[in-house]
Amino acid sequence: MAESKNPNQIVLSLISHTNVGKTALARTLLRKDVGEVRDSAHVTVVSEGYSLIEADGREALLWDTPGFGSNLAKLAKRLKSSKNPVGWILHQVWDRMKDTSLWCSQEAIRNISSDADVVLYLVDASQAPDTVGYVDLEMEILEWIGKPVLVFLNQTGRPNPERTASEENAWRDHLAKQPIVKSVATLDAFTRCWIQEHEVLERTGTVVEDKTKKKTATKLADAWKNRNVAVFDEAVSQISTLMAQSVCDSEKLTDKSMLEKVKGLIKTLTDRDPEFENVQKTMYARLAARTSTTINSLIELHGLDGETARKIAEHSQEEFAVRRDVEESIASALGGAASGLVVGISADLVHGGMTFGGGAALGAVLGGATTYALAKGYNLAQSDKNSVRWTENHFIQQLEFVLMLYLGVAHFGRGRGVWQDPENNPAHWEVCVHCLIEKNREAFVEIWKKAAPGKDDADKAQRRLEKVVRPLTVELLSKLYPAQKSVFE
Ligand SMILES: Nc1nc2c(ncn2[C@@H]2O[C@H](COP(=O)(O)OP(=O)(O)OP(=O)(O)O)[C@@H](O)[C@H]2O)c(=O)[nH]1
Ligand SMILES: [Mg+2]
Repeated sequence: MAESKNPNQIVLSLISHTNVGKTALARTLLRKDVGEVRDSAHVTVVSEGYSLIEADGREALLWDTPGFGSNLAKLAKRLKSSKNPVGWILHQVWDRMKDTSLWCSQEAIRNISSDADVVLYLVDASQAPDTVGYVDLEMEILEWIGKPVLVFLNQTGRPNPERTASEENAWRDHLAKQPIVKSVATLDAFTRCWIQEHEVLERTGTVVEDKTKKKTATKLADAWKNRNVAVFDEAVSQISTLMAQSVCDSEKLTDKSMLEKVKGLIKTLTDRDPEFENVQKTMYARLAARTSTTINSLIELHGLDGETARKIAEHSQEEFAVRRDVEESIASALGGAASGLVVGISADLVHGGMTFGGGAALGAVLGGATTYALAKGYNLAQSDKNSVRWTENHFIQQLEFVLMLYLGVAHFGRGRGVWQDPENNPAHWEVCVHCLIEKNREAFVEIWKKAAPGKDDADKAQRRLEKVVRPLTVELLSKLYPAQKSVFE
């Protein structure tokens, strides 16, 4: 059957067995809540078309259609030898309430036959291809209609490259016998990354026959990429601003005599230092507020609703007083109650303090060294004679934490609903983010040094940070999605 008439328009129809996730994927791609999403058969009962993207007089339309029902598969079996099975189905009169399955199937078939240039057929990747018998029969119907089919795996769960590759291969093998299927890829309504989305239009450009339509699809794929990359650039800019504020943040200490400082240092062997307790609380409160504001802004920037709950939990104020032997990680600090907000005197300080406290080398703790040693147990570093700032390690860990949250936002599909903070992250994200941070550690330390009080202001630090954070994040997404890295070119 012919492609739609307007050569400047591309018409994509989302098709699948009912309840696989068409409406959820439409919401994710459109960045708005269209239709109804529910875990039940035949939730969508009429086809609806939406403008996916418009650019330079060209437009892509995305149709959300009712799902094929189980009765259709039975019907397809019966119609196999019929001369014009599609015509027969289209001319039947079924009752919408009594024969919902057939009524919905007919509505979807009508949409593909009369409107679609390309069919986006979704499969439920949580089920092995040979366990879902309806797929072969639905493919048979699509074959009768004759429009090119791009298969996308939905319901893949949390990103996992090995599992995704094996699921894609299983579906590719299973569908290899279907000439109408032009490609098999993954685009999960809940967990896709924005970097995968343009493939819908890019692949469409390779399968439509009309030359002008090919160009239309390719140009619209470019427009889609540009729009997503503009969002990416804005996200990088906001992350850099947040980190610049952190690297420039400092707190004044009260003037104390050297004797008081040394006494304070020795006292920390048994007690917490009240002044550093307060300074740290204030710095954490500011860090938590800034981080939440930025994450909320990233959530909105990515077309999502909701807010992060990731901030320093209120009861954590007390926990600062708990003595621990290890320096806390920023992830647990900002992670809230689950991981505990516990900051203690580092083993380092305890050992150093004991040596110094023994009196053997009291001179070594004079001057700035006392403030440094006192501050160290609190992830704070002396910034000038009488003020402290985050240590370079803590600052770098903050960035690691924020990049992990960024990945969460970049993968969260609107079809999943209101934003929820990730409970845990895919292990390969953690490894990738950590490696890239380590690779760029020197550059971050340099930025940290240059942002000491009296040197770079937050604007200057922001510009320096953006120059490192952007290529780092480009490399991060390119490593996670090697096939899509050309988005940044
Ligand atoms: N885990 C997971 N669940 C999904 C995904 N996409 C959709 N769902 C869930 O699957 C159920 C059906 O989603 P819908 O988008 O309503 O499915 P549909 O294909 O439009 O269904 P009909 O319109 O009834 O044919 C809902 O409970 C969704 O929350 C996904 O990518 N991952
Ligand atoms: Mg639906």
